[in-house]
Amino acid sequence: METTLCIIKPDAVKNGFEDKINEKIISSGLKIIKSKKTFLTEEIARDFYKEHASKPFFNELVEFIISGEVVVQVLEGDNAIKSYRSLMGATNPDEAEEGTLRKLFAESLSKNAVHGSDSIDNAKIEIDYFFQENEICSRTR
Ligand code: IDP
Ligand code: MG
Repeated sequence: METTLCIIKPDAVKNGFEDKINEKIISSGLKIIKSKKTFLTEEIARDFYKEHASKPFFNELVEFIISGEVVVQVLEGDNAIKSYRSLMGATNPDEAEEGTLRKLFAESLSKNAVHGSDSIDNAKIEIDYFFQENEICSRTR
């Protein structure tokens, strides 16, 4: 059994898609084992997305992810990482397949509704950000 980190991003929370996204996650066979609504601080966001620090869209990405509430969740299932990434669809919603979360709920490439971990190592690191005793981000609504 594998776990992965899911974030419902500020655009999707503002647009009221939280429940619809979670229905799709559950009907895909994944289990939502932890969930909380929180805000990312700028410091957390810059660290969370540090692999993109040199990209031209980095500041936009950080500004966006801290612009509103997010729902942070741990999903569990067989091949949860790959399975949830395929449910999310392509990063750019214009390229996402029909029925995927980004096709259904994303506004644009930068406001693309959901985040999902991309490897076992990153899933562990990302889950620790939000759901451990020494978690870095513990602010809740
Ligand atoms: P992923 O979320 O599908 O794993 P990554 O390449 O890890 O995609 O990029 C992280 C996030 O950065 C994306 O989800 C998206 O919100 C944003 N992003 C990626 N590429 C661009 C871009 O070219 N312009 C603006 N934002 C981007
Ligand atoms: Mg990524």
